Amino acid sequence: MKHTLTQQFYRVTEAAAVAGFKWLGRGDKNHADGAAVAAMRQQLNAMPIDGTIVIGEGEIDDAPMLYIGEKVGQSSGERIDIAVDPIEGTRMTALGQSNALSVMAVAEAGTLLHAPDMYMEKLIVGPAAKGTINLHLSLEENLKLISQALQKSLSDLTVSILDKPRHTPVIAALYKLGVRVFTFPDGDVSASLLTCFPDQPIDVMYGIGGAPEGVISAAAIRALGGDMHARLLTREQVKGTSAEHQQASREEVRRCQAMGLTIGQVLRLDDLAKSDNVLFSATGITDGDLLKGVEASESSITTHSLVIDGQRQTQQWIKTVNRLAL
Ligand code: VTB
Ligand code: MG
Ligand code: MG
Repeated sequence: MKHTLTQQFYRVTEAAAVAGFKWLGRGDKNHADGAAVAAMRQQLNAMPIDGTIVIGEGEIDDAPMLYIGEKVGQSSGERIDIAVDPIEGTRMTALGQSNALSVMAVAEAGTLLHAPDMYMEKLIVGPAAKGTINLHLSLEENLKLISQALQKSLSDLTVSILDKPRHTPVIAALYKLGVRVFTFPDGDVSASLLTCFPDQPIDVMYGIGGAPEGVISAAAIRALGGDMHARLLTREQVKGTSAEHQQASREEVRRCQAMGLTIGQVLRLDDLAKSDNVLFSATGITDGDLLKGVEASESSITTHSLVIDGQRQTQQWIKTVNRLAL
């Protein structure tokens, strides 16, 4: 991707974060999401790209979306795949909680996993444990292999996991194994990336979250030299067999078949993000472990973004102060 182009992408998550921030603490996640989606779409459509949304957010919680397959940009420029989550943490935004982000990943056409918006089991580690993970093995076996690679005892290993009822038995098993467990209410993109920053205490991210969040994380993990394995799961497998979940699962199975995907099959980093030519952009909405949130004063709006470029092997931490016309 052209450098001039990559330098424009953070503007997209910046605009979405500011739009979502306007709904901070209003208890209304759909309006927050809608505002961020509209801002993201507007920014993308102004760019000299021929972009396709390969995976987006929306259907899991019926949120407004940049839909899967949607074409964005001026269709004149480079052909690219885009994975988006205009607000990664609509609940956190609506409730004024920490760690809400606007996130996006971009790559050459045909290199990001094209999948429905459904659930995904994820196992992620940083560069020092690359090559050790294997979702065909049990979590316990994986953690032992990871601790060996990191030359740590299991009691010194820190695993982060979404604090959801579906993970209650896993969390109990992790305590029993003796690893340290960090739970977080929402936002597994941020938790996934933290495994790749040496100054952060998290060694492993495990758990079931969203597939769009998984693909976006995979792009960043690839660029940062970490590793990831994943599996697509149906709503029924994750949330139980109510009539509504069964219905949703049938639709997921149908859509996976149409996209040539097998539910439950182990996907490796290469299957999720095929090329090193990937770009990840995130802007904080609320203060979090990765980035500070939007700061608004009477005369300015300040944003904090992280752009990770896999091809150039760079991380840019960008603070933008937008002065408001008074
Ligand atoms: C997952 C996770 C996200 O929402 O999508 C989760 O990947 C939804 O899980 O980071 P539930 O449907 O069980 O609530 C997030 O935490 C935030 O979008
Ligand atoms: Mg979202
Ligand atoms: Mg999300």
